[in-house]
Amino acid sequence: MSNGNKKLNLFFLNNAFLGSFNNTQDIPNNNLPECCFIGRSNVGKSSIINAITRTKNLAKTSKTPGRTQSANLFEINKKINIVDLPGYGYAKVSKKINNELIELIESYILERKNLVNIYVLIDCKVGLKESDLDFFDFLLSIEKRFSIILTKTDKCSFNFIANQNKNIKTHMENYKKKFNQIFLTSNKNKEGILDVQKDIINLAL
Ligand SMILES: Nc1nc2c(ncn2[C@@H]2O[C@H](COP(=O)(O)OP(=O)(O)O)[C@@H](O)[C@H]2O)c(=O)[nH]1
Ligand SMILES: [Mg+2]
Repeated sequence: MSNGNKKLNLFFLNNAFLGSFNNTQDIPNNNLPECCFIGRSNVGKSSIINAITRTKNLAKTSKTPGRTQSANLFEINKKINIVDLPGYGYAKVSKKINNELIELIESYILERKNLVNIYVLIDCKVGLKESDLDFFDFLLSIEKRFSIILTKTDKCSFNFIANQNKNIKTHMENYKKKFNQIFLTSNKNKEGILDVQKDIINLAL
């Protein structure tokens, strides 16, 4: 397991949880550049925030999908914010809750002025689903930049990861205008976390 870059780890270790919000207008604005983590339920959003910040329980993780139903705001080193958004595309929550979550996600992305990058997480084993493509379409329609983080690569073989990466890149031809890059990561063995840390820190420069 790689311990990453000491300087970067120290930067991210200086973090604070600023709160949990159900409505976009309630999220406080400290005027720092902000990035958010979004994706299907259980894809590893909260886990990667803990891996990036090297802080075990900063974001609450769960084995049960559909748990995070609010936007959680974290401040890093008084320089950057990270937001953990609820998962989309989880069939088992009620229609009412699902609509509320979609409303929160969409209003957050549309209205949050300091939002500078969106990380869309995709489970490497599962690959792209309809709900992911719908979300990319939404981002393209409102001209928001995003990157993809392929998660849980520890569960896949080298060849499977390479094929999945290639397949997603092909799909991304349709989103060229707003798509940045793909990160291959595992929270379990810390693969690729350093690259994501570097990308986030660049947002603050
Ligand atoms: N094998 C493996 N499991 C992971 C990884 N990241 C997260 N998980 C597991 O996936 C489940 C969901 O993680 P969580 O971060 O709560 O997902 P979220 O719903 O997207 O926030 C938990 O049981 C985690 O332990 C990873 O990199 N590798
Ligand atoms: Mg979560």
